[in-house]
Amino acid sequence: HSPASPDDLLDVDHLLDDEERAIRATVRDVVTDTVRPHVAGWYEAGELPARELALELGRVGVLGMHLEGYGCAGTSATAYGLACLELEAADSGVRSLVSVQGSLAMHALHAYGSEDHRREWLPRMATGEAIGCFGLTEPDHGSDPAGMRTTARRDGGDWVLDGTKMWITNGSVADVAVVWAQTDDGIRGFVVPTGTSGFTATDVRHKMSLRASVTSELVLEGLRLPASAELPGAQGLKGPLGCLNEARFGIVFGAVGAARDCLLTALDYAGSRVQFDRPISGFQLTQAKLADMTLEYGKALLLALHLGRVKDARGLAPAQVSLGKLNNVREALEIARTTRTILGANGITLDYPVMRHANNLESVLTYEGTSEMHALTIGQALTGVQAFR
Ligand code: TGC
Ligand code: FAD
Repeated sequence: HSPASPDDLLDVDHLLDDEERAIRATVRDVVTDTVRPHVAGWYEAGELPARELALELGRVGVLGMHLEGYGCAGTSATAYGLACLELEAADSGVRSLVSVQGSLAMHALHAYGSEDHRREWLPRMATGEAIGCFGLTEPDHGSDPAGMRTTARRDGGDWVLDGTKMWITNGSVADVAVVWAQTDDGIRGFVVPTGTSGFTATDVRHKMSLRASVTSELVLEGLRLPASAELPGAQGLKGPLGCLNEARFGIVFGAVGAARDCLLTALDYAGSRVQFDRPISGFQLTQAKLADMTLEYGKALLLALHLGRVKDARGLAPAQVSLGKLNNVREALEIARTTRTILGANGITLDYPVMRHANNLESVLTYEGTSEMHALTIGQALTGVQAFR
């Protein structure tokens, strides 16, 4: 009896078309060459060579790949999801870099920016020459961004921004920040070149998760921008929330990648680790773990692919994205933790990717809307009653 292909027992591959398989292979190759050999070291050092990596990822067309025009490839949402899956199979931090660049910063410029904003930034962001970040969260406003304290006030023809944004991925390496602020007319988005006087970014240190990712605090002090810096197409909180839908969709696939990497590690390890004179893969308790992990992995992959197909056909409602993010991150984290038990003590080291994925997924569970926020979004869709506030 020959073992079945462990990461595709359900034969999901047959549901992909040739272009999707080709994109997946390209991203898998670039990650194999430029990320996998180094990522444990980056993680241990708590650093990411974001600029070099952005150029590599730009070269293969991953940055903003699902956007149309301005140097972007205009792929399907499903193809973008498959790219996120391959990136996160290497490390959630690399998928974060791409999510923030393509789904948050570039998407905001593409969907809400003026023609000048798009022309100025998108082509350079698609190649990775320019890096973007997205500042919504503040020290006192995470799940509830409506209460943000950052302000943008009119001063003659200019805007003046004051406030602090916290936990901002790519913050200190960004060339441009999309910053959300309170104005007299409600929340608005601003395009902030990070060289502007009054902008500072300081990295968050001592993280135990997403260590191969740049996370920063942004301080805006009397930061003066021309009137044209405002994103003309975004009014109110639905502006940033519209971007979050895009990035959350990428995470629905990405989490499956982290789960796959754990599952394959578990199988490989269990097949070679001998205790009581036999490989631990031969013990029923280990097989039960492997079977459950494979089941949850397969269900998560099918859910991601289904949501990708629905998004490409007619778009997704926020509660549908929430279903995907809630399930897939939760199950990926469970798979990472179970894999850790299979690896025993070896599971706690950086010699294997498992603890790194598990720790990363703690952030993934929290950012882009905590699991509680997604449960409440689903609850609201089911009952018509919002239970947030
Ligand atoms: P609420 O009154 O429900 O809504 C305000 C307006 O927004 C509309 N809306 C949405 N629009 C688009 N997409 C969605 N998902 C939307 N959800 C709501 C809504 O229709 C309304 O429109 P209008 O026309 O009436 O003005 O707002 P609320 O204040 O009650 O909050 C709702 C809630 C809790 C769901 C929202 O605040 C939320 O999602 N909170 C979580 C915050 C969050 O996810 N932050 C993420 C920050 S970015 C990040 O984490 C990047 S990490 C990336 C990486 O490194 O990979
Ligand atoms: P809080 O909102 O304080 O929540 C704390 C706990 O309370 C959570 O369990 C939450 O679910 C629960 N809770 C809150 N309200 C309710 C309620 N009504 N009902 C039930 N439970 C509730 N943000 C950006 O803007 N841009 C970025 O690039 C970015 N990158 C990030 C990168 C990393 C590594 C991390 C960790 C975070 C990042 N974030 C970013 C911030 C992220 O979006 C927030 O951390 C997240 O939205 C949660 O906010 P909070 O941490 O303030 O938690």
